[in-house]
Amino acid sequence: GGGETRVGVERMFGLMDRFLKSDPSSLQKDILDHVEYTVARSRFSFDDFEAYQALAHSVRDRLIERWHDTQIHFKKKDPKRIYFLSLEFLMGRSLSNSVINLGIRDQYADALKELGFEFEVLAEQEGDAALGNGGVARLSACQMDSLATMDYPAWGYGLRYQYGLFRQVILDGYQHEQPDYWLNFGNPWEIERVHVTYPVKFYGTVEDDNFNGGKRKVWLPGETVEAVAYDNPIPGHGTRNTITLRLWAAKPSDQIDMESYNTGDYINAVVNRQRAETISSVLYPDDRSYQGKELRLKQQYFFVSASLQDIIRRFKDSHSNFDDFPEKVALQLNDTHPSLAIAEVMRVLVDEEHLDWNRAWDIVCKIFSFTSHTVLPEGLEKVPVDLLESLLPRHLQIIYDINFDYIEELKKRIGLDYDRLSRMSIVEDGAIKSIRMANLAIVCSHTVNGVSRVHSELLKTRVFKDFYELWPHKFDYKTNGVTQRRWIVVSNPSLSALISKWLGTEAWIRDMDLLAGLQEQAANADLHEEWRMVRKVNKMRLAEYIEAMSGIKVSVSAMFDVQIKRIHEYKRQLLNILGIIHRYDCIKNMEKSDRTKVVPRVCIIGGKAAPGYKIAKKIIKLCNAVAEKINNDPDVGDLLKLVFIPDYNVSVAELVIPGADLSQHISTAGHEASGTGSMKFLMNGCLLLATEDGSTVEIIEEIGKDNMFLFGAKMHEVPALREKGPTLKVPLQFARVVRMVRDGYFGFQDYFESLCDKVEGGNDFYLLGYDFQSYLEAQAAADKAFVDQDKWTRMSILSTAGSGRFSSDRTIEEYAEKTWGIEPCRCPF
Ligand code: CGF
Repeated sequence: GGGETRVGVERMFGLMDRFLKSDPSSLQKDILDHVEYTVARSRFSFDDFEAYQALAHSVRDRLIERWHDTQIHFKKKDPKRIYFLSLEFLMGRSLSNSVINLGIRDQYADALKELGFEFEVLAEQEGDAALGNGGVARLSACQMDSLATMDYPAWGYGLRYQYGLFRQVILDGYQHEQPDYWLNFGNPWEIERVHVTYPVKFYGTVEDDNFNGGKRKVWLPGETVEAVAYDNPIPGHGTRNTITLRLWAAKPSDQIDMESYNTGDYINAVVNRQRAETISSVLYPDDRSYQGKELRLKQQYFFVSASLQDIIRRFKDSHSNFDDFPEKVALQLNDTHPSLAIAEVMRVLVDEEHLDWNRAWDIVCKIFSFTSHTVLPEGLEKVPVDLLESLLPRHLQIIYDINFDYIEELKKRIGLDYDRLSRMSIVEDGAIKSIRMANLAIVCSHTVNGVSRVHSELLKTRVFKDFYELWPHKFDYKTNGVTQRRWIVVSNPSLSALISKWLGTEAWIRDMDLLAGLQEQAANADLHEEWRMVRKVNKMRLAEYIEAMSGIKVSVSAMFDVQIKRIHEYKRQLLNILGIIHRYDCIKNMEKSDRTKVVPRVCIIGGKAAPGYKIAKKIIKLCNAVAEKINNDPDVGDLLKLVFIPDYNVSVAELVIPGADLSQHISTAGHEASGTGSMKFLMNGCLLLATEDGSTVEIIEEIGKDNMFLFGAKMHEVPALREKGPTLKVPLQFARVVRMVRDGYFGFQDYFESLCDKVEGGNDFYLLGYDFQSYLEAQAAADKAFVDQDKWTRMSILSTAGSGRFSSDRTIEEYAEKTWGIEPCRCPF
């Protein structure tokens, strides 16, 4: 670039002593310097939050060093890169994760101690970055950690929402939503790249390119918005590699609106320009549907367009034509949300880079891979043609052209089966003519991945059956995984130390298969004792949190039984609550002398409901109403407690998961594509009570049925059971607990009526009634096992030992080798 001074790379790498030092006194000096010069407080007087800020900036400096070196190294080696496009990343906090991955947590803790601060206390000052809803978004975050750790040349691309996922506040037991303006006090984990900006265009008209004819067109946009890059360095563990998560923020474009300038309408001109910023202002809080919303489509195109300009610019820096593009670039579509990238690549290559249409199409077919996270066909994203035509007229034309060629080809393959042709078309000719984003993604991607084996079977036999029959080779699956760095090392340091001690190595932090080594110690009495001690301390930490948050005192000798995840009918929190009512009812009706046999339980439920999802909100209210009754019943005491943990997020999960004895993953079989929460609990030695759904099927293969509590209808039985409707036999206990809710035993009789209607009278779509009996039996089996603490501890150790396969390192390695065709590119030193 003009005016820049470039230091020779070789020489620079020679200057190794330029690196910031990480001994305690250097760290102290850095922290104090940041207190004074970054936070602008006196180094003799600053509070915990200011200390956190200074600490974060000192860590950030170290991240930036490694990150620069990584980028220089990638540039020099020019490997094939993976670009991971996702509209959501649920990163949570960064401080602990960063220092652990950098390998300098203890040094920081020592340095802070001498300054009079506790590392843990400062870490609590950080807010969560909640730029996503649930499973898909946290999965993206876990995968970024694995990509960095395994030295892959990867970039994540997404949107920098100003408002993350809403904060959940519970008032009188009802959920209320509060905006999460998470950038209020600045964000030390991002770097604003004022010089990395791209114009993103919307609206306008399309004209023929008179000089070039053919399929090349000229788009005359009606509005331009500027995309500004914010880079979030993602450090790997045990490597210098630090990769980039680049999030785009929308800013008004620099272009002057001559019209308002001339009319003197200055204020309105400014206000209109300001509107540009709304594109990246807020995350859609519904993980079920957002069909047909213009802002949502704008968000999708905005991040796709900016990312592709960036990717193509980087490619062109070292390549003079597009011949090598598929050898250097892999684009991953995380769900259908970034599917417009397909049309955008075609547009750029044909209209702007002047490639022949067929050549551009050839490139497109080689670079995209798509992962579906959906089970239900009705959950698939559709964009009304009218909307697309007004917002992105050129992209609509391109999609039509792709569809035309594809349908012609299809006719040659399958003949004139019009039903099938219409099902497989990218364009849906319904009451509202729409573009089917999943069909677009499947047609143009070389690989379509599911997120667990059974999910992939569902995709092949139901959701995308027509496509599977046509292109069986495209379909594959990569069972989800989660990162052990966040979910064991950061969130459960004492278990982490225990595992390392018993395995005699810390290598499992980068190679989870080593955890299997714990199997042979599963009966060792010394390990049992240490294991139980670690678990107890984690339960005490959770009990303190519960008391501080809700005033409810819980006993750590009770079984902590947890269900934390988004509230959904299919996830069946209602089944859990009805089971708790049954337990309460049993205790109440039991002879006093029999109560000594009851295994004390603390039932913990947490999760957000989409703001417009009425039934989910009623489930939250029911949980709180039942909790109110039980927790205030002196007759029950410590035998049963129910706690609803408000504002469930990544940080809360980090606290709750290590303290759980039992966790519930009880979706109606065939509804959870994978489920990733279960993997986090499993790693932490928590036993699972589960249906045979999603990835649970694979967990069973790893740890065996005997080490968990399974129940419920199997996937293949569900359709026939539904057919039976009102004739389906339901146990008496089920009718009884629903009646208690209906009769107002927990108050709010009218409010809960529609909730009860959802599970009775032939409406029980998610089969709560049918599964109730086997659910209670599984719960009873859990009670029985808990009484035998040796047995329980052995099961717990075997759960952790069998969790190796569910590391996102394994998932990412499979993607790298089988789908993306990329190789590690490790930064030296
Ligand atoms: O994606 C999910 C989750 N709700 O975010 N789906 N979506 N969309 C699935 O329902 C989960 O089963 C899955 O684990 C997750 C990530 O693939």
